[in-house]
Amino acid sequence: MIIPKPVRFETRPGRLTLGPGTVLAPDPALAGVAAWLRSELGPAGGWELLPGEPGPGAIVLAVGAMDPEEYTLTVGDDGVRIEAGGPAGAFYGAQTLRQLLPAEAFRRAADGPREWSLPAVRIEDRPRFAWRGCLLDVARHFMTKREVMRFVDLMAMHKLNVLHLHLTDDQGWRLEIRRYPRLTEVGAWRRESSTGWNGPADGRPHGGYYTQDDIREIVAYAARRHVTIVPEIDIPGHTQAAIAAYPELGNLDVPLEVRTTWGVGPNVVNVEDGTIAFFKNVLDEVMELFPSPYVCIGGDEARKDQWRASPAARRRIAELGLRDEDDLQSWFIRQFDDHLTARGRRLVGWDEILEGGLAPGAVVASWRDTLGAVLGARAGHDVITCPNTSVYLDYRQAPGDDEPVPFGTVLTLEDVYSFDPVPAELDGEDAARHVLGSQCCLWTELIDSPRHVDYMVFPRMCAFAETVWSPRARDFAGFRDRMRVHEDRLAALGVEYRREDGPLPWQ
Ligand code: TNX
Repeated sequence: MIIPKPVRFETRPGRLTLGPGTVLAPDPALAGVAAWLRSELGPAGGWELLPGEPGPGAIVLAVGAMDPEEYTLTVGDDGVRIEAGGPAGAFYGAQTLRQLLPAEAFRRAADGPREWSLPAVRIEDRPRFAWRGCLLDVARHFMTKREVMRFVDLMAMHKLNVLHLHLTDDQGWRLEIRRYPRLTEVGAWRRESSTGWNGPADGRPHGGYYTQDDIREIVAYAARRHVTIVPEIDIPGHTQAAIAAYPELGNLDVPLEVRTTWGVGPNVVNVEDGTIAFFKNVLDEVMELFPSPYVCIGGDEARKDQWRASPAARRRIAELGLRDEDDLQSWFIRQFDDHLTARGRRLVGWDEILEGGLAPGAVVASWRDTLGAVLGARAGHDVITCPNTSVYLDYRQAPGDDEPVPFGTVLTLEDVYSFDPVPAELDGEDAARHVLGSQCCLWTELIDSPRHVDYMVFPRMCAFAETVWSPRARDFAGFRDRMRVHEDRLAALGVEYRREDGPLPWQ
């Protein structure tokens, strides 16, 4: 009853009891995993896992000759043994162990010591893909650092390992940049927000941002859970908040405010030297804060009208001998690709970055269906698939009018479950090896509270986790049976997932 489903799962005769007195004996290289397991199981059980040597009834964490993310988990009446290629694998083994326990093992406290009986099993497991991600848009609606860390916990529980943090957009800039304080002084706040996609304004100010210390904390918290945070600074479009803070970045003479409406906006940054230098400086601070090998610079939905009307942009096109504004965007993106590559990082961008040519090391995140992934992989780029048709968690979950966020086309649990990270067009092609994996995406224009986040993300993220972790064979009926058990775990954690029979009255 494990989600995501392990590669091999075999029950054996016998049971084991964990409770007060259970010893945890980790290999020194796995001390971090042991600390995490202690901090999760101890409070839920009402006891402490004791330090000690491997022996009868103990939980042993050992390092073995296998891939870093791979593990085996054996439970017998003599104890638990998790053997892994490295800390990440041991962490996933520990996550699986937690799912072998009753759902109350997911609570934060117990009113007295509990004993948990678990079945004897042997599990062999490893992920199908290296990039098992989720995008969280904290720009449209801010999420506090505590909410982000809770989100990381929920991702890690499902063996996801990349949190793509969408930190900047027209409607808000959420990251403190020391060199440019107005990005958050001005750019982190908006006057009001549209209700619905095109609805009337709500008249309520909204905002918030992470200080650099907050980010260090979030990054370290995620790292302990084997989650890499990939930051996104979206340019040249989706930049109205930055332009509101520093008007010299824009193309217009009129001042702009932080945007209060949704949809693709007209404003993009200009292509002047000062603007390129500005964003290189921003990326330098970003690289200081985020150790991720990948940095996302967006590149999506940049309207070119302002460049078409701008003498400076036209001059740039002539000077560089470019054909048009698409080529100009490509040149613009390359400036940052060079900057990141020279510092040992890899640029990630949405599939629009393919238009007009792209530096070889850049990674394409394919969101407009999977065409970008197919073209990108065939051109030799690593790609991530995240088609809006399959994994956009902001899309409604059922056709009914009672869905609390009636946005997008219907994307049911089964739709997400049926998604395959490798586009069918690449099946059997060598280029398929360029698919690093996938990420589901939670855009938050219409999702303004943690309760709504839970509702949109769960249980669809559970289905998504199987598509990136588990072997390709799909069995929705089996997943649904496992999901019934898993729902109790989510409930014990206080996750307000969507029930199969529809939204609750408050939602
Ligand atoms: C498209 S996906 C966007 C986002 C929106 C989303 C709404 C992408 C690269 N751009 O800016 O939030 O659709 O579903």
